[in-house]
Amino acid sequence: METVEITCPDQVFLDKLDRELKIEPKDWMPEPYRQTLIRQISQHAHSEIVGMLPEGNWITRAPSLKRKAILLAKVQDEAGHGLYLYAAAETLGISREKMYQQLHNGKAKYSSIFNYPTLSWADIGAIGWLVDGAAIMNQVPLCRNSYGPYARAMVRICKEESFHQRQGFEILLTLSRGTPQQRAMAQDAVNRWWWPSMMMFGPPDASSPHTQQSMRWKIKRFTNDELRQKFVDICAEQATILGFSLPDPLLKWNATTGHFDFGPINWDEFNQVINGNGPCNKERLDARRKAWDDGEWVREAAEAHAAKQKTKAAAA
Ligand code: FAQ
Repeated sequence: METVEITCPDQVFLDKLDRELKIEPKDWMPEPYRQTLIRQISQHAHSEIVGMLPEGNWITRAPSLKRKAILLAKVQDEAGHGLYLYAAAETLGISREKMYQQLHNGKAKYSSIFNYPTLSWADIGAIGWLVDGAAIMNQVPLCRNSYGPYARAMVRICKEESFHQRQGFEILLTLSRGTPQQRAMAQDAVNRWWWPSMMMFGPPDASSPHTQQSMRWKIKRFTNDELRQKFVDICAEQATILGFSLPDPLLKWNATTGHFDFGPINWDEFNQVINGNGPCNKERLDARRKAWDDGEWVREAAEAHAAKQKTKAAAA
């Protein structure tokens, strides 16, 4: 009698992970893998669109037409990133409406960094240099994550993010060569954005509930602390080129480890911010909810148009 070899779906899944093959939407996947991806990708998408708010605040006040056009393009890019990411999450079986609902009712998180205010033009430079810099550090490895639609979306996002980072660096470089007041304004922005940028990488590995499993599933390729250290090492060097100091008296090159040592991070502040009590949490969520309500007529019009097209097509 002919023997048929039966391979369990989870064995196929693990085998694909081992061989660095991508998991695609129609492939079998363990339910917790699907849920982890939905959580991470949707929170990432929310971060992109909430991240438009602090910068959008400066489009009309950017110091020249050129700066306005650049900032406008950057903020539009963030909307595009949100779109690719929501689309990637939808392939896992969750609807766009459900994801928005989770953002609006506070069930889904978005990056802690976007709960801080943008107080001066130099903040746009600091966001580009530090926030986009941290985002790239975290997101380049995501181009190699095991879920195909997420990995592919990340390739384009990272290309655009590296432009954003340079844009911020260039704003700060210009200010660093400006008047004493401009230099002071830029240093103040760097001081305020440094520690929140360090928090973007998430809790320390020892208190990160998801890292170990996500590393096994090859969703994450580095731990939170590994990426944070890479970020510190790069920024410490770049700050010297810019001529700004980083607000950490314990930041110091360590020849033994080959890395910069840095001071303690205020995890109480991080926990407050991710639990809804940061300086701008309420303002950000109110703005997103208002955008949803204001957009109702657009959704209705799009649906009416689609229904009309369908009727026309059926009649043809
Ligand atoms: N903020 O166990 P872990 C950008 C939550 S996009 C808020 O370490 P995980 C572009 C975490 O969700 C920035 N919550 O979790 C831009 C979890 O809570 P949950 C966003 C945070 O997922 C630039 C809990 O803490 N980037 O900047 C944060 O393995 C300029 C336990 O944490 C991404 O989303 C945080 N910082 O690792 C746009 C990248 N950290 O869900 C506009 C993709 C942690 O159990 C302007 N995401 N939490 O309730 C990731 O790489 C990961 O999800 C981490 C967290 C690394 C963020």
